[in-house]
Amino acid sequence: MTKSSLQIARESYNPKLPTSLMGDVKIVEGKKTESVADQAEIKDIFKNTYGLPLLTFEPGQASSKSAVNVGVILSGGQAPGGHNVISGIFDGLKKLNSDSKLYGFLGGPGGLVDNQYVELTSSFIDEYRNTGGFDIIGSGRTKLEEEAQFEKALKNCKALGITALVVIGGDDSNTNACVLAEYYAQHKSGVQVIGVPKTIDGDLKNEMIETSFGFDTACKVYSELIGNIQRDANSAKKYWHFIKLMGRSASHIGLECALQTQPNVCIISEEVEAKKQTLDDVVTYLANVIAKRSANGENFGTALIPEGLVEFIPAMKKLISELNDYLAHNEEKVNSLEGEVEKRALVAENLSSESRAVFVSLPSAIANQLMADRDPHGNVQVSLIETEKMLIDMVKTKLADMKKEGKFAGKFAGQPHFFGYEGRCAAPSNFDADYCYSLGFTASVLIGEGKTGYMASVRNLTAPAAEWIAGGVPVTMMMNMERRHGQMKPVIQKALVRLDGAPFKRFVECRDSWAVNTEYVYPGPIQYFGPTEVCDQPTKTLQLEQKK
Ligand code: FBP
Repeated sequence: MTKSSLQIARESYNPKLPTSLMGDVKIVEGKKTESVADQAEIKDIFKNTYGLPLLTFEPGQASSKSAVNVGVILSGGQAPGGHNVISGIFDGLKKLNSDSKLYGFLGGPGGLVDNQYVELTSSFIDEYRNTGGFDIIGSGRTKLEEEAQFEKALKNCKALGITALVVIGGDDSNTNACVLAEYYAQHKSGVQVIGVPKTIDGDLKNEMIETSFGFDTACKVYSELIGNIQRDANSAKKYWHFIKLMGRSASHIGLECALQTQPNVCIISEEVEAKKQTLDDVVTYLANVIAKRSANGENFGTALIPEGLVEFIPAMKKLISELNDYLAHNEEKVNSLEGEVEKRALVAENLSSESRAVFVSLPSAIANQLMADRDPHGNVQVSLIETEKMLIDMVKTKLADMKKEGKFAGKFAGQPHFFGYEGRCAAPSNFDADYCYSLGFTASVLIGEGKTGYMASVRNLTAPAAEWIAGGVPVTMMMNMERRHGQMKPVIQKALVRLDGAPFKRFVECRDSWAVNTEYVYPGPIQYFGPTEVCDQPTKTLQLEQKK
């Protein structure tokens, strides 16, 4: 494999660890925990893993540990730093006992069930240190939630002598990991399960998990690209760039990129929902900003659009939920029809009158995308919905009407972009390289201490890495009951953008000025070497959230 010069230089980067993980580690038990809501129901479901204490690590005395065999899986979408989590687990396990072994199950949770694995040796791991991607063992979106899968996985673990599994995933995967931990604890199967918080979307966070890994790098990559586009827009002065950003539910990525780049518009889905805005409200807001800038002679700009927007517009949300229900039972019937027109007509007939009106008003390409396949968790695949193109079309129509009314005299030419895959496998920033390595190391300490049902947690992240606080959080602590596919289920509460949070408040203070004036910031590419204020800054989101 030919390596780039940067790749070769990054191989020798030594990720920083919190002081508590550098030498021998003592584990300190904190207070017993409760779930964030629905305590009685969650306690009843997780009889063995509910109410466990918080754990933190401190420098301790050397103690000998027996060798362990551990399995690791990567679950869901790629996020920068996954390889460093795995190298952190590996180094942590070897530090516990050099005879310990790490197995990687291939292609996500499916590999665990189907017994597809590879032993991760030192030379194997060395090729992946500080690199982006999940290609070391691959990832997948198979849901691990049925007892038959748990039993197959157990059989595969037993055959390899595996006594602990690490699941690196988002909220759904960690919820399933906790169900697995409970099942193995209940059946005294002898397999511990530890989770690691991953997702570029940034929506797996709470008091004990300050950020999911990958968010930092992905936002920095998108912000570089947005900055470059803004410079182009400000040079050519002829295009409006509508940039859709990944994040299937929450708008954390859009908000962070807005704070980094100061675009003219950034739509925050959570605000759209809270204000019960319609699609027309969003289009009108965009058209008004465009008209105002045009009145100042500036027929160009940038607008950031969160990927999950359509699901937050109340009428669209209702439509999507009706589509989910109808398609869950009638997908074959719909797919048996030849043309898209016929399919749309059949689906429209079976919607409520309110949703039908919304459905038929959508551009046909968007309506088709809304009918497309769901992911294994039953979610609409929002990354396939071309919201940015839809908004350009709708804004164009709105501006034409405004022109007739004498409210707009300028020009509008839209350029659509979608940034998602560009950032998911980027080489991790120093922050993510250090954070991920520390998370992996933490997972190995939790395993060494015989813990199960915990998520690795590393906090105090705006301080230098040496002062980070490592430990474990019981996964049940993050859970509440939610309706999923018609049934109440225990799930990790998803963290959406808080409208009373410091990052959103800062954005609101600035956005009117950013809309009309051209105050673009150009962050440039991630820097790995150089002064710490250039190379080691955490996200603006974290800095604002932790500002004392
Ligand atoms: P995870 O929640 O699994 O981390 O994935 C996040 C994400 O990157 C979303 O932002 C995006 O909607 C989705 O994955 C796209 O996934 P896929 O490429 O599998 O459709």
